[in-house]
Amino acid sequence: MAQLDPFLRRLAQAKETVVLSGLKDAVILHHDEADGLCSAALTKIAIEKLGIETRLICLDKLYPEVVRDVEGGSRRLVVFSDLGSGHVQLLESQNRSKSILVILDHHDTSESRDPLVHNLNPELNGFSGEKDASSSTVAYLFAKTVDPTLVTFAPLAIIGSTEIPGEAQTPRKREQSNGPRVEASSSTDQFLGSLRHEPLPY
Ligand SMILES: [Mn+2]
Repeated sequence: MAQLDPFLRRLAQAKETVVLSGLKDAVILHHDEADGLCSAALTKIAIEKLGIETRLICLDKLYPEVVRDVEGGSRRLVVFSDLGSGHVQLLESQNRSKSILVILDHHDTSESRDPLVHNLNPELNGFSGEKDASSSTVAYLFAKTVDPTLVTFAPLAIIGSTEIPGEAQTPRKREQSNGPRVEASSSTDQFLGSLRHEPLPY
């Protein structure tokens, strides 16, 4: 069953880990299509709110050579947006710098037992990455976890989440059909929810 609260707790734990690490720079590797670009923008805004400098690397797919280079450099925060989900073991095995790895993605994945890896994928909490959430949805929720005022960037999540096909449905409809009951926190959130096929409740 899909559970939003445990997923939001995972986002909060990842934020805490990043803050406590004291790391001051981050690399964000992201996919090159709309969802990847929008999730990268949301991720960059969120990470910079934590006082961490960011560098963006845009990729059409996650090349092992890039993973080796980025994770073999200095210790830092490395975020994978809209990619990385299918390569959790590779990301774990190449992390010679003991960097903190955060994956904000919605593709098929597996759990990581590595405490340095935060695999923030809603599929691990029972949601569908094909219907319920795009990477920009995940990055938006992460940004909102970092700082609730970042809801003003919801339009980025709206653009990115249009990658998910299907008829739009409102959060209220979702609630009526036995979804978890969560009040929408702002009109922007409601708008975001209304554009996705089976939106995450907010
Ligand atoms: Mn995507």
